[in-house]
Order: sequence, then C-alpha cells, then structure tokens
Amino acid sequence: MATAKKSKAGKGSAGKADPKNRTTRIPGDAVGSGGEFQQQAGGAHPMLTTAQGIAIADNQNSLTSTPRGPTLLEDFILREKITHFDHERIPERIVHARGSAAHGYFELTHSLQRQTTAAILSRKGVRTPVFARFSTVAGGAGSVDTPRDVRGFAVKFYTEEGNWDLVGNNIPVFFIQDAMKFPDLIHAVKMEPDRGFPQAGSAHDTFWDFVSLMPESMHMIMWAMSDRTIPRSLRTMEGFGIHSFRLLNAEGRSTFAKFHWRPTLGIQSTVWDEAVKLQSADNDFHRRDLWESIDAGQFPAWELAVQLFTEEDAAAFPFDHLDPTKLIPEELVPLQVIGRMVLDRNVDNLFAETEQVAFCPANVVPGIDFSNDPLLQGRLHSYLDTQLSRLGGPNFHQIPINAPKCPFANHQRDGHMQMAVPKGRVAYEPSSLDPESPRASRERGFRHFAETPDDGAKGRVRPESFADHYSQARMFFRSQSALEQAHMASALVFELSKVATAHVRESVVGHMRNIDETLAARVAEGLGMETLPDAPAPAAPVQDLPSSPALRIIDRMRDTLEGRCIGILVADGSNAKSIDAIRSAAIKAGARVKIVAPKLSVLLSNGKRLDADGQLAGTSSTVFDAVASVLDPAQAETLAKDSAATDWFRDAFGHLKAIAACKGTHIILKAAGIKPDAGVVPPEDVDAFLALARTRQWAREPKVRMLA
Ligand code: HDD
Repeated sequence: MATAKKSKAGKGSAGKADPKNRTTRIPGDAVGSGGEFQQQAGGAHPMLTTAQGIAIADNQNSLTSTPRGPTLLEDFILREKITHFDHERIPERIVHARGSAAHGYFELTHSLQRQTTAAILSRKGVRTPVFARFSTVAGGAGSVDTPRDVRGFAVKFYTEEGNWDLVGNNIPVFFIQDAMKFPDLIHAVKMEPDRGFPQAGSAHDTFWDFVSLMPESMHMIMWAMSDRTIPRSLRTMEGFGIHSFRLLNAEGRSTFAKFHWRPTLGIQSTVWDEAVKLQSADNDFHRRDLWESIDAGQFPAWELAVQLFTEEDAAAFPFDHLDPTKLIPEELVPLQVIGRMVLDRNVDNLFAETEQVAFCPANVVPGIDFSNDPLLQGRLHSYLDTQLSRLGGPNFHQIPINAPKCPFANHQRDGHMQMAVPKGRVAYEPSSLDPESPRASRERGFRHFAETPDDGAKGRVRPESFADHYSQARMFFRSQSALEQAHMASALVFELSKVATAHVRESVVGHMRNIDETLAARVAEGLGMETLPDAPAPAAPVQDLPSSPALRIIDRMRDTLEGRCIGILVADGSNAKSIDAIRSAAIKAGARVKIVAPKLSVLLSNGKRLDADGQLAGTSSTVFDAVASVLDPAQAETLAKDSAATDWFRDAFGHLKAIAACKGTHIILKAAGIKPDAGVVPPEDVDAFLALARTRQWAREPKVRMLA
C-alpha cells in the first residue's frame, strides 16, 4: 500500500495541486477529499482509493478464494464499488427530465431602481453568476432532443441577496389556468400508463382527449402546434417567465413585470420533417449544439426584457393578466431591454450540476414578489416539495449548484445528508446566549406586497375574467405568416392523425372553428373528415383582437451565419482550394464548418489528406444549416448510387437549406430527383452561397411539401 504523504500545499489544496484530480474531489471540503494527505499512485496520477480513502491496489479483479473459486464477501472494495453504482440514479424529474445546462453571467444594462429594490435589477453594470437549464417537458431523461414539445427555460441567478430562480418556458402562455389541473395535464401528455408509450410526444389519445375537454388550453395549443416547439437550437429560443410578477420599490409601491428572454442570434426553428429525422440522426442534437458552441467560444446570449405595467394599466387590458393562458401583446405594452445573459462555461459534470440543480419559482429576492396568478401560486409549493424526494431530503440547498453564493445562515438543522457542521448551542431565535447567531432584519429582510384583497367570498371559483379561451388563440393564429399558419395546420393534422378515438379528433376540430374557420377546414380536410364537427359554445364572446406581428418567427428570424453550422461533403480527389475557400469564408462570417466524407480521411486534389468530422452514412445533413459539396465527378458517379448521398441532398433540399453544388454534385442531385432552384449555387460562388446560407429557402417550401 502506498504511504500517505503530506500535501505540500497543505489543507484546502486538493484539486488545486493537480487540476486534473477529479477522482475523489468533494467540492467545498478539502479534508474529505484527501486534501490533508494527498496520495499519489505514481507519476502525476492521484491514488485511486475507496470512498473511505483506502488506497486500491487492483481495480480489475475481485477477491476470490482461489483463482477460479468463489468470490469472497470479505471484498469490501468490490462491495463498496458495486453498492455505490447500484445507487447512482435518483428519481428523474416528473416533467422536464431531459435537460442541458450551462454556467454564465447576467449583466444589468438598464436599472429598474424606480420599480424595485432588488440589487440584481437596479445596479447597472453588475455581473451576477447564473446557471441556465433548458429542457423538453414530456420525455424521460434519456429521450431525444427534438420532439414537438414545449421547452423549459430555467435560470438561477446567484445574486448578492440570495438566489432568484426564473423558471420559465419558451412559450409565453400555459395550458391551464390553475395548478389544480397540472397533475392531470402531465398524466395526459406523458406516455400512457398502461402501454408505456409514446415517449416524449403529445401525439396520442390521452393528451388530445384532455385538452379537447379543457378549452382554456386552446391558446397554448396554437403555440404548441407552431414552429416554437421545434426549435433549431437552445441558443435560438426565446424564454418567458409567463406569470406576472410584482416589483416592489423602497416605498413599497408595486409594478407588475413580465420577463422575456430574447436570443441575440434571433429565433430559429427546424421544419417538422427535419425535427423528426434529427431524432435518429442525433439524439443529443440540442445538447451537443450547446456544448460545442460554448466549447468553441461562441457563447449563447440573450437579452432580458421586461413588460412593466400597473394595476390601473391592467384594468384596461381586454383580458386578465393573472390568467397564465394570456399574454400581453408587445404592441400593448412594449418590451424594455434591461440586461443580457451570456452562457460561457459548460458544466463539469452532468449529474452534479444539470441533474442536481433544483429550481423553484418561490426563490425570489427582496424587491420581487408574486402575483395572484393561481398557476404560479401552486408552483410555489410544488418545486421545493419535489426536490425532497428527488434529491433525498431537506439539505439539497447545500449541493454546490444549489447553494447561494452570498452568506446564508439560519437555525435549520440536521436532516439527511447534512454537509455543514453548525457550531454552538444556539439553534433558535430569540436567544441571548450567542451574539453571533443569525436574526431577522425588518430593514433588509424580504417584505411581501401589502395587497388589499378583492371583494368576494372564499371558494373554489374560476374568475369570470378567465372565461375567454379563444380570442388570444385566434389572435396568435391570425398574426402568423401564411407559411407558419400552414405549419400549424399540418402539425394539427399530424398530431390528430395519431389519435385513434374519432370523437376526440372531432372535438378538437370543433374548438378550431372557434379560433378560425379556415384553420378548422384545413385540419378537417387533412384528416379526411367529410363534414365539419360542431363547435362548442364559447364561455365568453370571442373577440377579434388586433394582430400582433411580434408573435411570428419567420419574418423575425435574423439572417446571419453566426451560430450556424455548414456541412461540406468531400471525397477522394475533391478540390482542396474550393473546400478551403468555403470553409474560411464561412468561419470568418461566424459559422462553424464540419467536413463530411465517405471515409474518415480523404486524399484531396493537392495530394494532402483531410480528416472528416463525420462519416457520410452517420452524419445526416439534418444536423447542418446549409450544405456544400465539392466532389470529383468520378467520385460523384459512385456516390450517386449510395442512398446515404442521395438522402443527404434530398433532406437538405427538402429542409429548405442552401446548397453549394459542384458539377459532380449535380449528378447526385439528379439521382435524388432534385430540380435545382435559386437556393442551389456553384461552390465557386462563395458569396452567393453564404448569403443564402444565412436563412432558409422559404420560397421552396410549397414546391417540396404538401402543406395543409
Ligand atoms: Fe413546472 C419543473 C416550467 C407549471 C411543477 N417546470 C419545471 C422546469 C421548468 C418548469 C422549466 C424544469 C426546471 C429544471 O430545469 O430543473 N412549470 C414551468 C412553467 C410552468 C410550470 C413555465 C407554467 C407557467 N410546474 C408547473 C405547475 C406545477 C409544476 C403548475 C405544479 C403545480 N415543474 C413542476 C415540478 C418540477 C417542474 C414537478 C419537476 C422537477 C422540478 O420541478 O424540479 O415541481
């Protein structure tokens, strides 16, 4: 056994002495990690030990009575290793189980000091560390990244006044008005409990049965069927706090605020066929994209904007802002940009950080308070509660990713996995025995808004002001561009075509009639219905609200190469100069470039070898925003017989991507049945190709797809 030798750096140096030492490091506890006694295995390697710090001599073989005899119970090294492994998984989140996250910072650029005392919203220029986790909702932790689904957008701000969690989605409204219905909604959308499928998708009977009986979900259904639920990447999604929150200033005056995250790359979505194919091309498409872009120094960034309004403003809105199925159009209350979030560091460990992070909408700091939105009120309870079983006890706030970065002290004690060692006799307040023990402060402590309650009696009552379920659904649909409306109609046809129960399909189409008759007719036609089902009687008159162009995506996408990825298909004999010209110009314009080839290394025209980032059969064009191909005609002839190559271009063309195609490539395009259009240019015309690659070729869509 190796002798324990005293670390030169002494206490607290574990990990610091050797940054590669990640084997036994327990963050925040140098002694527990062997910081006092650094054990070396030889060379620079730290010693492999048991969890008790016992050095291990052999990590390959169990202890057996004879070389071929039974394994001995005495083998504490084997038992400890297997036991720990057996307990490696914790319960996954009931919703938002699959997530990807990163560290970064938030910087305030515009102070809201007139509205709030919260330091994070009033001290301009201050950078606050953040941890952001993005997620799908319905699928399990190991499910795919690109189903049609709402995306979670949760940000933990480690402010100097404690942790503030803004736990939102990429859609500004929600399916239900009252937290009472959340378990029903989730039971309906998750895989059906008897058969255990479908995983990660809403296209099944129980989901549509539930929503068909919940007209309040119709506005969110419009969003869920739009391209918002098939984002191109996590970096190109908007985020929303959804509920109205209150900001409180030093005088205790309240201003309502809605929070919006706007990606600096602009919003971008995939097309549905592409999203479906991405599920097989790359399960981890979004997680990989986030990781790779941060790794490459292309840091995802969002502006934080607020909509501010008073109680009096709200009284004049044609809807109730406390109803989470309603949004406030930007045209009614403009957005004010107040800051910027940049994600600049990948996680070190998915489990310790992304999995163990515990968000809770109840985590707010002084100067931010809740509104009476009944969905928010229910959420305030649920998140802390779920962590108790998910993370195993009441001390989960001590896990490094959850711990505040400001000082914190209280009289909470003990419980499972207490990591701290509280000192002294006093664990109560008031006390006179310990002048150092923490006490509440009226001046600096959290104060709730002193609200005067509405008139009315206690009861289980849905307010009448929540009764209008269709007007904003109609506004959303009618505000979309023609192509986006077609995508929504097609999405509804797709989803409902997976619903086996006829009356559920009919009921949904009936609701569509209250939103827009043309939409209902298109969906009915797509489903092969001979007559339009009856529309249910709306609980409140449906209003024709002014259109809100700010709700579109296509018109608002940013034409840019920043954050985009271009795939170049090459083979033996490809022209090196041509490849280089596209690659360097694309990188200069902010894109990433990946080389795809039939083999992982090819011999170019100049006699030099080029390593590919991906092999053709395993690297679908769905993972790129635009594709180029530089092929020797003889190689192209061979590739034209390979479905991996024809599919590569058929998908790129069908998914409305720009294509730079050399003469050889045209042989493959012909074999794939593609009639080149204005989105297909020669690779020598680098500028034209890169100009097209900045966006999708929307004009092509009606030619390649039957839209509902
Ligand atoms: Fe929730 C997780 C967002 C309504 C109960 N929710 C969770 C996450 C996000 C949201 C982004 C994942 C956080 C993470 O990355 O760890 N949830 C929302 C939004 C809602 C919403 C935007 C409506 C506006 N949620 C909602 C309601 C309830 C919950 C009404 C229950 C009454 N949500 C939970 C939960 C989860 C959760 C069960 C699962 C895991 C967790 O909390 O930590 O407590």
